[in-house]
Amino acid sequence: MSEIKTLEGEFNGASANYALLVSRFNSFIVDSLESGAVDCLQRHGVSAASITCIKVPGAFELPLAAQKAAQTEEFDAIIALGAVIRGSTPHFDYVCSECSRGLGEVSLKYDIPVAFGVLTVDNIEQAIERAGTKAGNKGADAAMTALEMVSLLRKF
Ligand code: INI
Repeated sequence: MSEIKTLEGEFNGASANYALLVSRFNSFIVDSLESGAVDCLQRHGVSAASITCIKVPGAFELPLAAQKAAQTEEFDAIIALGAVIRGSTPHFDYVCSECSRGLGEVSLKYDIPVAFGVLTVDNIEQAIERAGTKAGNKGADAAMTALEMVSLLRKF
């Protein structure tokens, strides 16, 4: 095993800039994801000056904001936060699929890590569980992913 070359990221975020995309829809949930992400970044050495928070109306708008952020070339990673909660119409499916597809596309097109911190849940209880209660904080998890991917990409 010791002869296998392994590339893996670390979690020291000090030398990188992060775009934190935050959707306003379901803000009572997304605010907790944002706090979790900021807390995680700062506890891993990222200064407030290295975090730019960009607000969008809803999860559907996250990909375009991610694309604009990537085009500036100012950021080493993008962290997209939102909460899509299923209703009684197919709207949920359209928002989720465009959001995830668009964010993935930006990541590959611009060669930049885009962490997917968007909850896609059936009800408010599931959202609360993932926004800082019994299932952790998915905003913090997305921030961890961004830290690791920035570090990993620098090793190629
Ligand atoms: N946007 C969300 O971020 N979460 C939702 O749960 C949601 N629902 O259920 O409607 C939602 N809709 C708005 C959408 O993201 C766009 O902002 C809107 O359609 C305008 O383009």
